[in-house]
Amino acid sequence: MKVDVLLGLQWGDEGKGKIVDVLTPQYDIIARFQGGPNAGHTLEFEGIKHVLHTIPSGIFRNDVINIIGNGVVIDPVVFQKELEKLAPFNIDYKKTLLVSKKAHLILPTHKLLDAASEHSKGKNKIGSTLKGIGPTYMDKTGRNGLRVGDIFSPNFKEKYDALVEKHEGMLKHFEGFEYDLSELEKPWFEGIEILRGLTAIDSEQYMNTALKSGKKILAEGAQGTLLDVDFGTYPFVTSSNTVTAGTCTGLGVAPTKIGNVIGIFKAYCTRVGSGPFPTELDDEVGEFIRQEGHEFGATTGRPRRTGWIDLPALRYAIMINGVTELSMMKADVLDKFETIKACTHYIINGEKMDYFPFDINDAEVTPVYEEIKGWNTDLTKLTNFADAPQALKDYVTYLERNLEVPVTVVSVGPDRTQTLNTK
Ligand code: 2SA
Ligand code: MG
Repeated sequence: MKVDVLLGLQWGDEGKGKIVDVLTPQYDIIARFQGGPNAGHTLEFEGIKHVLHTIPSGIFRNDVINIIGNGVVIDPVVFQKELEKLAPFNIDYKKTLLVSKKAHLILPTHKLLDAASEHSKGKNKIGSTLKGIGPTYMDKTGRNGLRVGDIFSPNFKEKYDALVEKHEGMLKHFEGFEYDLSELEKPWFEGIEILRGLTAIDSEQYMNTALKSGKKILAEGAQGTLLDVDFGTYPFVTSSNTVTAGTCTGLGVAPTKIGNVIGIFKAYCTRVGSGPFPTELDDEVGEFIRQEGHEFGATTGRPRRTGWIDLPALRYAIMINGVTELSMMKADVLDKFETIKACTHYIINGEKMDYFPFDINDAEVTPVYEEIKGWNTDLTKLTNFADAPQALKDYVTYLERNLEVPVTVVSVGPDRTQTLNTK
């Protein structure tokens, strides 16, 4: 068996949580491989909207195992709150949720360092979610981090104190940055107690044994390809590898064990936080898309920047991830347009470019658009792609021709049921 991967091809918020939820009945295990409480995965069914941050999106089905892999960073406070929110839904998470002992912990001081660092950057801030993601991954690669497995050790508190002391030393360098650590520590240690009550495992071992015995596994990405620490719009990125390769390092799955790669993208484009966004619409059309698409951060509530679909960026993401099939999300958000636009290439410093170059952050980037006939029809009641308006079918065909990968799913609303198979 192989591990299928599902991930975002843009700047996050593509609708990954929804498609994982729809696909979950086909899988035995859903596993997160990177990111942490910066993620906000929204699922909607039976009239209820659920937002998950750390927990994989398969959690609502009691016959599916959910794994938080070694590549994920966990904030015990956020994690405890997430578990509490599941309480009314009869979820047997003590059985169905497994946590890697090698996953790193976000300390209260990591959050403080994130805030202090962003504050000190002024105009150049990354637009971090302030969840402590960057400082936690820094401690991971700097070989100072605390991991889930450490919470079972008798000298956990000593290790914690030593790292906090180091962080407090660092915080001194940020002038005028005040904080009250004791207030943050209490809920943190309560969260640690909750974590101790869950099943912590060597998830790479578990995953590979499961694969050998024929179990079907789906790896669930967080954020998006253009936020990848290596291949995104650095430095305006998150601190993990959000791409397919991240599945290998974040779960312990060999590259030869990767199966289908499902790339998720929106029929348009959004970004939250700072950094380049070539097709951004800073006008009433952008505002219209924001309102129609409810484009506000699922974790922070921040308004998301909006723009037209960016084909060079999508082609780049498809290449880096080895995408084998595509899901187009939120087609219904474009229901009221007579014409829509797709960026086919950029003009950068006077030259035609059809990919995302190194200097995209500094260069003057002019997107060149092709106009496409809109469907100008309410799609939200559609139950069958065969009944879709011809203009939507033509848009899908146009994307398939330009992206050279089949679009197998079109989503026409937030609910599980508003998901159309095109083939
Ligand atoms: P961080 O917090 O260090 O990972 O932030 C670094 C950049 O990564 C962006 N980022 C995100 N972009 C889109 N969606 C994310 N998740 C939440 C959501 C975000 C929210 O689902 O809406 O609620 O605001 C996410 N997480 C990180 C971030 O904006 C920075 O640009
Ligand atoms: Mg999100």
